[in-house]
Amino acid sequence: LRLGEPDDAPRPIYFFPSVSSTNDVARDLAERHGAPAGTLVVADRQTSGRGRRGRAWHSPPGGIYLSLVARPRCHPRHAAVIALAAALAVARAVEALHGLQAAIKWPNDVLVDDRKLCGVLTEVAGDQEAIRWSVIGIGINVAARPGDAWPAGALPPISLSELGHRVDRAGLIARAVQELEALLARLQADAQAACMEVARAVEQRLAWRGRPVRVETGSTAVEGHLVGVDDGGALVLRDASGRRLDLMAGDVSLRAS
Ligand code: BTX
Repeated sequence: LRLGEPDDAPRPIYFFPSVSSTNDVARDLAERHGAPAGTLVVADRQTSGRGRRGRAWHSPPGGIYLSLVARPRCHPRHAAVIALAAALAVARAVEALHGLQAAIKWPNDVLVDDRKLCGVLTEVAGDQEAIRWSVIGIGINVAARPGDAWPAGALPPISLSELGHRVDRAGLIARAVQELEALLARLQADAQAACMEVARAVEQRLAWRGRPVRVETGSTAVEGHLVGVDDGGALVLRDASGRRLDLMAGDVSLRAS
């Protein structure tokens, strides 16, 4: 796997034909072995790929499963924007290399034709003052359709092969990582400006914008029309009474109208 230009600074890359979860490996490298920012863990398949809230990520052979170690020197309140930046980076990479129209389902998925092509799982360690490390996990469906038995109500998956694309996995990983690291560098240089840029770019691609959605926030659910994303990365809804709601976490689904 070659990433970037030949004269770019070298980075540690760990490749596994099969691994439990690239995020688990990257967390361990970041936490216990002081892995530097830019360390990449890549696998051909995962046996215990993870999504958010304990959900599983189907990780058949031939896919893209990667975790990037980041050590962004920015305030922890910007952690939410890192996940959005990762989804944006993948969206830009598949747009540029495959000419696809990608939508971002807030806060962490990339969709094509309302089907899930990619999921992002970011994990952060630190305290209230600073982020110690962040592991940014990205799964992109490349080869087979991941799994047959899909839970009712879940968004169906889609892979790049199903869409008829031949995929240079190293090239796609390199492009996505390059886009992501450029956004992380911006975040470090001028957090406020970078958050605004990410929010606007995500909003342009926001799945179901202007449509009625339901957002499950764990204990409760709220419904409203999806307005956009604010500069802190929160999802903005307008409810039936016209009230604006800014949501920092949750699972969005489209509500039948
Ligand atoms: P999520 O919690 O938003 O999505 C998980 C849900 O998505 C599952 O409950 C299922 O309905 C659906 N799903 C599972 N697998 C797939 C798939 N391959 N394609 C489409 N839909 C699927 C999303 O979490 C975050 C996923 C991050 C995955 C990366 S892979 C590299 C890294 N290592 C790791 O263990 N996780 C990350």
